[in-house]
Formats: sequence, structure tokens, C-alpha cells
Amino acid sequence: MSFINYSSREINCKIVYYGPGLCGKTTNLNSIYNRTSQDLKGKLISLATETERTLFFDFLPLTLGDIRGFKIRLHLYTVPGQIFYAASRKLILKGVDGVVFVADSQIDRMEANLESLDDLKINLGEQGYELEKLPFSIQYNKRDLPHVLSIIDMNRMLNHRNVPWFEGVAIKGVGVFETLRSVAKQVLIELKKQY
Ligand SMILES: Nc1nc2c(ncn2[C@@H]2O[C@H](COP(=O)(O)OP(=O)(O)OP(=O)(O)O)[C@@H](O)[C@H]2O)c(=O)[nH]1
Ligand SMILES: [Mg+2]
Repeated sequence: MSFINYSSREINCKIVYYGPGLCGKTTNLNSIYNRTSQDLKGKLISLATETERTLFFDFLPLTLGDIRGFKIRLHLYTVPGQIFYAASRKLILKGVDGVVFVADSQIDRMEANLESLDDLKINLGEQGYELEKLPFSIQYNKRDLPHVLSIIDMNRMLNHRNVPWFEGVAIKGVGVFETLRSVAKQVLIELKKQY
């Protein structure tokens, strides 16, 4: 649920990047950070292990613009994808306004994608959310690699609701802003319904 601060006239919306380990969530945030002008972004905070795996989360605040005199800020988070950080993933989903699922397109990662999508649904459910009712976009990442599934197969396995999806090569910035724009647009539509 977006957080409205009436005194500073700001609305903060929380967008969480979810997906299996090494699918490219942190790379998405880095890419957004590197391609956003200084005046629109805050500090990118990353808590990573020595091998650059996300330990707790990454966080990036972005300013989107003004709506009816309120400054709209997006707070982007990534979860740690590794199985054993389940508690962090649950915590980071608290108060979520929109979700990006980053899938790894490699054939041998489909199992991990499916597991992560299930994990997302369960964790949301525990907090009284339903993925079906949240702003949601999917990114099929790592399209540059050789052994990837077709988009038709990926959609068939991961996108039953037919939500907006994008092909990504996050290390090159491909599809990154398209994905962010898509989920942000859905979040703003929800926001306008509420206020
Ligand atoms: N070839 C290729 N590599 C990518 C792409 N996106 C990310 N990577 C690489 O995949 C590895 C993992 O990327 P991260 O962004 O750290 O993955 P993550 O999803 O944050 O992983 P966790 O934090 O462990 O959950 C890194 O070596 C990235 O450079 C891509 O589109 N293509
Ligand atoms: Mg990460």
C-alpha cells in the first residue's frame, strides 16, 4: 500500500523485483541507477556478499514527477534470490505496491523460475495479498545467452494471467526501463483509483 506523507506532500510507492538467484534483479537496479539523471535518483543501497549475491536487499529511490501537487517517488527493492533467504524475501514484500518478476530465460533455470514464482505467491498470500490483484510485470532476462527457452514457452509456463512481459538483457540495459515503466504505470493507475 503506497505511503502518503501529507506534510511533505510525497507519495512513496514500493516496487519489488522478485525472481530466482542470479536471474538479474540487482543488474536491473544497477542499470536503472546508471541511466537515471542525478536529480531524479537517491542513493543505491546494496547489501551484498563478497561474491555479489544480494544478502538482504537492494534499494533505489527514484522521483517520478508530480501528481496533483504530490511528489511521486518509487522505491525499488530487490529480494535475495537464494533459497535460504526466505525470511528476507517475506519482509521485503511488506507494503508492496507492484511486483516485477525477473525470470531467467535459460532452459536449466525454468525449474528455479517456477519455484520462485510459487514462493512469491505464498509469501504474498501470507500477508493478505494476491498476486492476481497487484500491478505485475514480467521480464524474461538473459535473452543474449545461447540455451534459452522460446518466449512462447516462457509465457506458457510463467504468465498465466497474460500480464505485460518484456525481453531483457539486463547487463546491456535492454528491456530494463520498459519493464519498470510498465509496472510503474499500473501502480499509478491503482493509486489514482484510491485517491
Ligand atoms: N548474459 C547475461 N548475464 C546477465 C544478464 N543479467 C544479469 N546477468 C549476470 O548474472 C549474474 C547475476 O546477476 P544479479 O543481478 O546479481 O542477479 P540477482 O538476481 O540479483 O541474484 P541474487 O541477488 O543472488 O538473487 C551477474 O553475473 C550478471 O552480470 C543478462 O541479461 N545476460
Ligand atoms: Mg541481487
